[in-house]
Amino acid sequence: MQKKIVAIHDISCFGRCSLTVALPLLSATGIQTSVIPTAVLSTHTGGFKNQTFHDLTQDIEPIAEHWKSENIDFDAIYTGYLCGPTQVCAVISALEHIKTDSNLLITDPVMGDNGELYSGFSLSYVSYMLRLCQKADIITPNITEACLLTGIAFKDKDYGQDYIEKLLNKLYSLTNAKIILTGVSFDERKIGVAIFEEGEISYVFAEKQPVSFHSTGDIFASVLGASILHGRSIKASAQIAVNFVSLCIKQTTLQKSDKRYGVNFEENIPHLLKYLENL
Ligand code: PXL
Repeated sequence: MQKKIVAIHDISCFGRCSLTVALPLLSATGIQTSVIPTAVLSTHTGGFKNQTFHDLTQDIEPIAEHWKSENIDFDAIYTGYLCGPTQVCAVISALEHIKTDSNLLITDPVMGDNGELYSGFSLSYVSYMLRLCQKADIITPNITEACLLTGIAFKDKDYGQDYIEKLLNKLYSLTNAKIILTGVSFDERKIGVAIFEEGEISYVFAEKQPVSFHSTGDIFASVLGASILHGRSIKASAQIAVNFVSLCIKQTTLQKSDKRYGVNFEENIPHLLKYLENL
């Protein structure tokens, strides 16, 4: 049976993030992908200024309510960037109509990077995002977001496994979710994720690229969700997702494009499909 997912994010019209990443990647892997666009922006907020912004908060719950009345259901729900506390509340209300005991909620608590909140967010936003994470089956924070959610101080580089495991344990005690902590790196050659699942902690890594780009988290979470829906374990899916992100960054670096434009995942989709072969 073909799997169905709904991706709930903004549409940043330019800049390869949120729905313009999730929709093509999930669809390319053969998953029927529906969307709830939460806002339309001319660009993302990571480095562009004065973007247009059209808020669609009022549509979020009615869309889900309509689907429920039509008996439309999903195998998974994937939430990403949301435009503030009111929007998180609207998503939580929408979940009342589409979340069931048997479908999977993957929440990427997109709030910041490099120890800082993204522009436009204030600290009060964090408690709302935590409420959404508490409803999720799987959460995919980066280290900055994990620190915001737990109140643990941010460390940029000089950390060890004890620091990562403290973040995972605290996140688990707050959310009860399976956790995939992204952007974990203990040496200059490798970067990857730490996974907390059923009380066990494991790691997967890929080749670290010298440059970091905007919105690689959206590529990671979309590929992770796709692979899980195709029946792979969380760990195997995380490995595919980190390999794919690393490959996309490598190719993009060769093309010397503006970092705000995101990474060239489009031309790498054939490689992703190879990684996902033999399901
Ligand atoms: O991918 C994260 C993201 C999504 N949407 C918007 C953003 C960002 C990150 O900055 O600004 C509008």
